[in-house]
Amino acid sequence: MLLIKKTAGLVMTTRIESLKKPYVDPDAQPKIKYSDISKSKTNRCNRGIQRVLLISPAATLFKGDLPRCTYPLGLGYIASVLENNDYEVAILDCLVEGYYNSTPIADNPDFVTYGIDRTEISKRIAAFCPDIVGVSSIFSNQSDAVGEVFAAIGDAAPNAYVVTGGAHARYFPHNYFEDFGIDAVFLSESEATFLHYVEYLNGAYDINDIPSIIARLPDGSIFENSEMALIRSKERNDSGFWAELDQIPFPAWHLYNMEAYFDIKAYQSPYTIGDRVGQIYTSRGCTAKCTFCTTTNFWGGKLRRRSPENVLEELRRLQDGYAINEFHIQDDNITNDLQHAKFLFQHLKELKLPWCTPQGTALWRMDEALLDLMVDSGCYQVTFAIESGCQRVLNDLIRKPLDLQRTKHLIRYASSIGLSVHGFFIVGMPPMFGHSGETVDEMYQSYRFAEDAGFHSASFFTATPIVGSVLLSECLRQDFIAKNTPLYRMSYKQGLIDVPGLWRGVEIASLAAQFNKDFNRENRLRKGRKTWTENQY
Ligand code: B12
Ligand code: SF4
Repeated sequence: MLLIKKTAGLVMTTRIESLKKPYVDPDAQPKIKYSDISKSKTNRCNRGIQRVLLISPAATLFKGDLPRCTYPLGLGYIASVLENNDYEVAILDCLVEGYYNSTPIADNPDFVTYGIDRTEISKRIAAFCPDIVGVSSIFSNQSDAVGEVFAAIGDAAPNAYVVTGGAHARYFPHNYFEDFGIDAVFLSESEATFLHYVEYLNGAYDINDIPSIIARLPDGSIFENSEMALIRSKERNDSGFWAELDQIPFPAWHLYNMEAYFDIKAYQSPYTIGDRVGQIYTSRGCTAKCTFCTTTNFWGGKLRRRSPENVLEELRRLQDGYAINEFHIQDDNITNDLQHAKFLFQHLKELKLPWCTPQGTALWRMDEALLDLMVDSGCYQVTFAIESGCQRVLNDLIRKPLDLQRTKHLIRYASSIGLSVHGFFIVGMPPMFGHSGETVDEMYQSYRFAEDAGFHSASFFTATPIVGSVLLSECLRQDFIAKNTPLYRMSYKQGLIDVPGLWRGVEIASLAAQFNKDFNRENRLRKGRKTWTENQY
């Protein structure tokens, strides 16, 4: 029996000790249901639920981390679908609205929250008067802030429906019902399912037909459908390009405070050269299965693409409507499909805009010709997610299909054709699947690899068992993570994994900090718009 206490405003009780059984097994292949974004069957006259507010909560980060501030794409897509169906929608990003307000967390001064507080959030909610509020739960370390938003909804719109979705919510959805008593949790991609849910509330859709949702029914019982909903109508467009995602409309940029993001200029990449940077997601998913990553599972292990024409059209609208002078590709793995990436980059040439890839790219799917095309199309910086300079660690513990020898050659080639090259590394992988854990010597191999390959800058992250990762399940299985670790305060700088007889997490965290400092000192290329310190990589 679940305790329903609507919007109590408490923090999540979720700690490692209560998570032996995550809702979704990160290693499992989810059952997928492909669908279209169907049209609304209701209209303004016969709707009880018409005003939708979508909220991205404030950000809680490890002290000293720069709060990167980019518009929440997921909410923009959901908003667009709803607006296309004549719903009234607003988006509130609590981070951008209060970017310069920082509040240390009372019981844990290692973490700081950035953004507007509960009182201000309540005011904004009251001003919009929503019938339903959707709150993003993408980042685990936003869980406190999500609680604040729920509390604010309780203050300002106690009769509104309250729902959530995103990468954190997917893995521990029941916490939201137990701790906050909300109405629904969306378990994956939500452009189609959110519309269907609102239609259900308006009496025009059957809840049994909505996949990927856990919802509270009018009688208080909980309805669950864990089947994964993915949008895909046709596979290719008329030009023959992959186009599985083309039916998703462009994000509702007019609902973001675009000028505020441009003013703050805390984009993800330290290299950013433009002052008005657009964000774009051209594909969803990745076909690799790296053990620390949740992406594969979140998008059902499938790669779905947008056609090059569709991507180009979105960027043109950003250029014409918002005068962007740079864009960042946020895909999980933009080069996952080599041929498609080539077509895409050929199209991007037309824009004559600089761009870069702050997220990691798949080097195992790259070749020299692709790198040439990237440069030709305006790419000035690329991030290679190498993870380890030790082939054994890559094969046995990280499970990334990378051949380090070939990788080195491509990194040097990229640098030789003028690209700034940033590397992502992870140190401190514990024993997994019967293989021994990463040794300190192997961590130094990563550092030497970064130097030898000629990276201009690099980020060394401490292995962190984020929710939904195989790494977390392995740490839980082998008791490598303290039982009282709160899942909502995880940073790549803490060192949460302890391996008895091998090393302690805090030692690894301080080694990673040293690597970041040493590697990114002085001579590295930093032409960005913002001043970055060595520990902000
Ligand atoms: C771009 C990005 C960022 C951007 C900001 C994104 C933003 N403002 O939304 C920046 C650079 C700021 C960022 C920072 C961080 N990131 Co990041 N980021 C991403 C990335 C690559 C893409 C996000 C995106 O735009 N996706 C595309 C859209 C379409 O998908 P979506 O946002 O998930 O939204 C869909 C669904 O989730 C759902 N949904 C989302 N919100 C809602 C709300 C409601 C009401 C409903 C119904 C549904 C719903 O519907 C949407 C449409 O289908 C993801 C990886 C990924 N594949 O998503 C990681 C990811 C979200 N980031 C991650 C992490 C760990 C971080 C950092 C902690 C890293 C760090 N050490 O600094 C910080 C935390 C920042 C913070 N605020 O707390 C993890 C989160 C894992 C976790 N459980 O915490 C992810 C999943 C990557 C990973 N490692 O697996 N990130
Ligand atoms: S290649 Fe990148 S996106 Fe794909 S599973 Fe590995 S870390 Fe995740």
